[in-house]
Amino acid sequence: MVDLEAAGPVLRAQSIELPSWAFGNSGTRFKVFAQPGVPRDPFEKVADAATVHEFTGAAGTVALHIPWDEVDDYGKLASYAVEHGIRLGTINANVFQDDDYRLGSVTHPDPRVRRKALDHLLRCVDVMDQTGSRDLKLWFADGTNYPGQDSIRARQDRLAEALAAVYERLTGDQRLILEYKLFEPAFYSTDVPDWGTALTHCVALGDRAKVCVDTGHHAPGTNIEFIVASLLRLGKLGSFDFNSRFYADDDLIVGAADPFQLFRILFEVRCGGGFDTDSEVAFMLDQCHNIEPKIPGEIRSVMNVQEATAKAMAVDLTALDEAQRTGDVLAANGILMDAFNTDVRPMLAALREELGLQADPMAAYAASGYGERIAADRVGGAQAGWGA
Ligand code: LRH
Ligand code: MN
Ligand code: MN
Repeated sequence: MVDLEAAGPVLRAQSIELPSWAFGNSGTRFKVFAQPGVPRDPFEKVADAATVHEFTGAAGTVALHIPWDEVDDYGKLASYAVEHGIRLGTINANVFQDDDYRLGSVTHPDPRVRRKALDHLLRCVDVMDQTGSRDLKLWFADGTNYPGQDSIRARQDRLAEALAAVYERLTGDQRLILEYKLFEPAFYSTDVPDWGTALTHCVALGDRAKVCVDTGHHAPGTNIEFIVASLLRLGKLGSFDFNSRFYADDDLIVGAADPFQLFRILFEVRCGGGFDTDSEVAFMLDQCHNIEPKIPGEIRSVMNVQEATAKAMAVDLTALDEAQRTGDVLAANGILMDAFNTDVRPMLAALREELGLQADPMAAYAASGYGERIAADRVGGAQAGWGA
């Protein structure tokens, strides 16, 4: 019998940050399918994120992407979030949407473009000061498409210089989180393609610089839990961008493509202390709901992370340790599989009721009429996410 006792406290404390861009229209480069009721401004995105929190009780913060979520008064947006029962979280810096960035942002060969990109990153720290955000998450679309296009080495130097300037600007408990991605939009070389590159830059910067693992940003077959275990061991795992992939950076609902992988990742989080009360590992979704409705898409995602967390916490560590020490391969593997194959949904339903929530957040949201209300009230939604 798998014991779910250890899962309770972790699940009660768990908070999964939502991406503001998940609530806007998104699509592929072939087509963006507009949906009724999508937010028209960052305030409405915050309201939708708060709705996900209302039904799950586990999504207390929403991440912004600047300038997609540009507002005149960030203090006002932060207060609005609090009035709706959530807080503003990570600030994601967008230095990839201007024509100037055709050849890169902070690694661009032209110092003028590099300055422009750096100024934007520094402005994002100003925004953090106003929102009270702890984390600045940096992902760069920088890279090259053709061998010989630019010096791979010079681009690393330019990157290091920009990161150092941003890191220098941080105060208090603010952190710089560097996100890597194998390829896209650059196809030949990417300036931060992997965790080795991200880690090397973060180590050079200092304690407040950490790596973000976006689960969609690896080559097929990559053992992501190995990366997670390694980064945790070094105290360098800053955050997750959770999503699912079948092919490339698909940004599908987390746990939809490979729930077993999500479980394996969260088991390493557990083993590395990532669920401890003093852990600074941030759990975020980074998804786009191109064809499915967005708010229930986010609710489902939060539930999937909760279920995988419960299973990770259900692994019998004492028995596993014994099996590992005695070299009992099949027993060790069986202990992990027993936890993974446990149906944790009744336990999560009971936990929600204990917290004053409805047992089934999907059904509760559907019955609330919120989706119909926003569809009637909001006309002319903004396109968020790619191409905003
Ligand atoms: C890049 C990425 C990064 C961006 C987000 C919109 O693929 O994962 O996190 O900020 O998508
Ligand atoms: Mn991401
Ligand atoms: Mn991505």
